[in-house]
Amino acid sequence: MHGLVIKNTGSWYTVKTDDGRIIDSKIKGNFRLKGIRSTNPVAVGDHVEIIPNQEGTALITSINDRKNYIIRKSSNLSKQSHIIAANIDQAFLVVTVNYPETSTTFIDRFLAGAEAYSVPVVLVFNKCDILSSDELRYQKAMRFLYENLKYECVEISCTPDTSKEHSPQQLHNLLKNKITLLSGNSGVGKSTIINALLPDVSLRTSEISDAHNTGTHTTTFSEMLALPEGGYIIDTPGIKGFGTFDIEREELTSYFREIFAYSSNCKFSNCTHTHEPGCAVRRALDEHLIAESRYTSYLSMLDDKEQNKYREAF
Ligand SMILES: Nc1nc2c(ncn2[C@@H]2O[C@H](COP(=O)(O)OP(=O)(O)OP(=O)(O)O)[C@@H](O)[C@H]2O)c(=O)[nH]1
Ligand SMILES: [Mg+2]
Ligand SMILES: [Zn+2]
Repeated sequence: MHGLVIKNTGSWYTVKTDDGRIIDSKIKGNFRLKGIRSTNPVAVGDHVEIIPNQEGTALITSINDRKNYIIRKSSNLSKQSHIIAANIDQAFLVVTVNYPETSTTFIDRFLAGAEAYSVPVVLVFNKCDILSSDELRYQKAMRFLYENLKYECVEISCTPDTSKEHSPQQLHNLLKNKITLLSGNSGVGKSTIINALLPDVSLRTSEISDAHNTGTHTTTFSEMLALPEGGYIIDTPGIKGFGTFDIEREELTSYFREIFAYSSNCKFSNCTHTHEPGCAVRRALDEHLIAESRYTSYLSMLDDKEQNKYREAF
């Protein structure tokens, strides 16, 4: 029997069968996927074959090939990675200028990772209602930066009295018939956005900590929810950062759109845009054609690469 994994809580997987039944399932034995050392061999969004048993549960016996998957390293020390979701059509990266603050490095690392998997990203700026005028100006500048790089941006707030302009309901259009991963730091409002979009759903949310201006990792497992307009939205645990993609050093340039565009004029084809003479990227940076923040993010990923963090993720 064929099904879709819609939730993963530790060793149990919730599988939705083609005829709409929901069956709690476990993995048969400990089958491992070749090439990925992951803490969860099966992930939300996976298509699997199951064999139901008499207790009303089932065994997952095999997993279909994945179109793509998004991973993150389980912890800094661990060499294992965790698959956040598989087979996604697009990702919404929820960003808050404050409460908590989302850094541009975090955004750029996410965008680079998504480029690597050819997953389109929409930047969803949330909590517009509580930003100061300075913060709103900063948000506008960020939006300008990313829209120039051809990333779609939406500004919303999930308060009951939100204006039409900032209504989260405008996301429905973008969600229709697609499988969308919702990602972003803990506390930015991912679960709150889903609750606003789906009145029948009430995911747990909690306030960000006053002391640290960060979320408390309220959502601990990914979960896939069906949308009335067709498609699914996936709530995920807040991520601290990526830095986990198996990106080759030479490839990194191509995951920063504007850096890639300028790099074709670099003197050396294997230019890392750090010290080489005749580097068109650094020239563009000097001329303010490339944003300082983007170049900083590029360097931070290059630095990870140098320390071999990427390989360790696998
Ligand atoms: N003022 C304001 N508060 C918001 C908004 N959206 C969410 N919040 C609040 O922000 C806090 C965190 O929201 P959550 O939905 O739990 O955040 P999350 O991204 O799911 O966090 P994790 O599950 O930990 O990753 C809650 O107290 C929400 O009520 C918003 O647009 N405006
Ligand atoms: Mg949550
Ligand atoms: Zn260069």
